Amino acid sequence: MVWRLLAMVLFLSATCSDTSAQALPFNVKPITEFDEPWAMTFMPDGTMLVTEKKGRMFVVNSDGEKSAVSGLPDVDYGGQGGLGDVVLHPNFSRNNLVYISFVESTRGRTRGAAVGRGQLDLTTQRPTLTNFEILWRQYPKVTGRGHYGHRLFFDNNGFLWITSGDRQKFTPAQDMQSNLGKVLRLNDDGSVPADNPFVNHAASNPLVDKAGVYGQIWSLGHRNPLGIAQDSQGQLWVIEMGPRHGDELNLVGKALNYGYPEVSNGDHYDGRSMPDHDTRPEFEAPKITWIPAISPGHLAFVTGNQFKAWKGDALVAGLGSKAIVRIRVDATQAREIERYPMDARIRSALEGPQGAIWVLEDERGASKGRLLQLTPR
Ligand SMILES: [Ca+2]
Ligand SMILES: [Ca+2]
Repeated sequence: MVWRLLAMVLFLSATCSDTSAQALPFNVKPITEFDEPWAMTFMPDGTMLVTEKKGRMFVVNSDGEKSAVSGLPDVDYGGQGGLGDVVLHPNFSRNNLVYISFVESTRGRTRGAAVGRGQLDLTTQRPTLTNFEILWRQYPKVTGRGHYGHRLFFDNNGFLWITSGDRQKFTPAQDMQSNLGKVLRLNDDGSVPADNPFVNHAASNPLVDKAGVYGQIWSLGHRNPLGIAQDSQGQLWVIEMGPRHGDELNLVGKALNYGYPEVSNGDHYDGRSMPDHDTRPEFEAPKITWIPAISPGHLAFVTGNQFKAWKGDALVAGLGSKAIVRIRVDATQAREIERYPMDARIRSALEGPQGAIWVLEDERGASKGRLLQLTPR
């Protein structure tokens, strides 16, 4: 009886400390709110660009004042798709180039993610994306509205990375005739870098590479990668939604196969099991597997000094887990350090130019997703 009481007290105190805002090591300041926000990025002047899934993008200042950007392409909104990511060209201050990912459809039946770029004109009364051109498309377009992936990232060498989800079709992740379920590496103009791992294969055998996607592929066997970021050593990490549990953090290597859908430490949603990673050592195993799932939506490293104890760590935006998850990388290994309950599905969390952490909540039922600023307590 005493033990049972003691266990209950321990359980209650653990439950309370997990959900208490007092436990958070940062102040949370709501800045403004958006209708299904998906991504944000900072411009050199400290303002940011924020996308909404329904197809709108805004220039937003640190007080939360918004100006809608015109000149965006039409997007196919629904399910997990619509307007997606936004990143700046590494030389944005000279060329004003902004890259976005979004979903396009063929007569509303089959869909795929696309990536395009335009020049952001901030000199007019209303910010406008001009000279917009499409650089890349998912192939093939398929039915359904899930697992687009379509996170964008420019690395330290100026290459454009695109995460491409399996579109809930499983097998394309292992199919070299498709760029679904892959991590892709392109030049800033969308062309294929000469040193991509499968580029010679494509050039030497166009009959095999009928779709022309071999050259784009850096790694394969991914499910729905929604975060990609580079650590202080320049290593590239990708975080992806697993099937029923089994979310993964992967250290991305050239020409490597990450196993989906042959293996996963999670299992199929319909209850069928999927062999675990350790049954097939030829596939790259994740550095972290989350069981239960955290539903990772974004990955970003902390590099500044404002959150000193976090410097060098990665932040994961947790959708289903309604949390921000902090990860520590040690050489080629990684582990979860701490989890911060946020009481809302978190779509994105990244460090701003002044070292504060900026957070986008996902839509919360009838309420909109807020933009939050976190500063150390
Ligand atoms: Ca895997
Ligand atoms: Ca399994």
